[in-house]
Amino acid sequence: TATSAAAAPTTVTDVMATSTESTLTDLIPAPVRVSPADGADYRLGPGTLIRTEPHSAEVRDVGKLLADSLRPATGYALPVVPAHGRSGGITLLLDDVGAELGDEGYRLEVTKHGVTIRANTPAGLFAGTQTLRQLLPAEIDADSRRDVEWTVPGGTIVDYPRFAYRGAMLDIARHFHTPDEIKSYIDELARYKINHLHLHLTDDQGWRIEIDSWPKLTTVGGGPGTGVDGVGGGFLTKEEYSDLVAYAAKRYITVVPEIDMPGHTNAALSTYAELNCDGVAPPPRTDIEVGYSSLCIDAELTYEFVDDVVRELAELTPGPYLHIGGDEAHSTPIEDYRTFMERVVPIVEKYGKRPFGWSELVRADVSTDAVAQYWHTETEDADLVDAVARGHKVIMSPANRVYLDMKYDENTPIGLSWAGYVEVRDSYDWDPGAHVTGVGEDAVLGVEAPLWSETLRSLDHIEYMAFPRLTAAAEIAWSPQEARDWTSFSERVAKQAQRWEERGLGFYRSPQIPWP
Ligand code: TNX
Repeated sequence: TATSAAAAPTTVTDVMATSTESTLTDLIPAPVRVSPADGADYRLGPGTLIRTEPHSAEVRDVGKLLADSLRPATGYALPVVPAHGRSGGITLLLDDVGAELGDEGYRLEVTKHGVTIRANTPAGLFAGTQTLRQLLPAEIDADSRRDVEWTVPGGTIVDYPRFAYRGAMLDIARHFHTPDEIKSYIDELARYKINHLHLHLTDDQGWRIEIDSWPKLTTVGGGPGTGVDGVGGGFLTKEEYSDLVAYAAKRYITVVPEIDMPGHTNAALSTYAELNCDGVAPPPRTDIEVGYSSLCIDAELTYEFVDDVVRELAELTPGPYLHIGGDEAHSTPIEDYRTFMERVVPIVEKYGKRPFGWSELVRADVSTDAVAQYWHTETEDADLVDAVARGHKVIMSPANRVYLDMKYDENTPIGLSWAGYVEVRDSYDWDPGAHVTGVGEDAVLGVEAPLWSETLRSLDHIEYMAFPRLTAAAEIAWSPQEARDWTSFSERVAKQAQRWEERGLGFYRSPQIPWP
């Protein structure tokens, strides 16, 4: 399996023996400003309290998640109590920390007496708690009690994100990944301050979200035998989807659901014959070809279908976005593609969602509220530059940089390589605000790292492809460009390895990283 390919030369016991304390700068993503203070380290103890903003259930929940994450390794009780008067311990407070810190920034201060995190919002406090976890010794990520000194380095961190949208995509259509696997990925995203999870729910090989008005989409289109090589069956019930959305929301992650249209629709077309222009259902497909399927552009039933699917999905989705795909519609003539998108974008808006599409979407004359997700490998794109001039915003996901399903090199046992090999440094050394000529920082809403699942069958596979590259994408999306440096990043990734081992996460031991 990929895990054994990624197996580390050190054992967990070696790691314990070499346990090192963290410094204030051992963080991914790199924070905006760090001021270490000598002699101001704080040590957690059995009596440490987590004090949270009085009268805020939301902040108390952030405190509880923090306590849950620190209890197994410390063995401490870490009760969560209202922060009345007395100080000391770990304190989470809503405070006016200034406009610069925005909706997700935080200020974290460590003195001998305790750790205080202040933010304008609960989301900012949550981000601060993720920083605190990384400031503790790596053993904090162990799932059972460890006998180490739980020291937090003294000083102050002031931190806030460069981009509002920091995303990761998981393809659960080519191979279904279970709710538990998705939650496990969500846990990792949260640690690195990624705040959007895009779920690619449908494709040629499978339909993975229950839609009441078209029930066979999942029972047939997502059933046993679907997925690449016929081994990726499964789907999310509405209840499971809602549970994932809530689980993500607790971690300040917004789910962005995608129904890919008008191409990438063979699972729907092979399930419902009436959706095809000739009324004949094509056979189900389990290969990895792209660009052969298309919804029937001239049939009114197509738009009734889309309306039903978008309505039901929008009802289940509290987040602002709904992604309608639009990529690689090679068997849909361009005029038809435009007709389709010009009808479907308003449907998404009718149900109160902001449309999101792969960047081909902007070839149609659609609402400029629609967000274009740029996945191409070129750094020149006239259509995109025009779209930005019209007012569209862009998410940067260049395949040769942040497609986590690309092989790292010729020896990578899983993955694809159509965009080339993508080593960790390729994922790191680019600037989303200057990547495509004529598409400046202001037009960029953020960065997303997609993980396609043609070759991925398990959580081990997901982890092996995502780590370390996902952490590069996270840093690009959060940290100011001036704070970014490959050498520093590679050293900080090396230090994450011990944490990844503690939590049993399989990762790729890139030769570019100075592993311990
Ligand atoms: C291209 S990029 C696709 C997907 C594939 C992926 C594999 C894009 C929007 N579409 O259908 O899964 O490449 O890397």
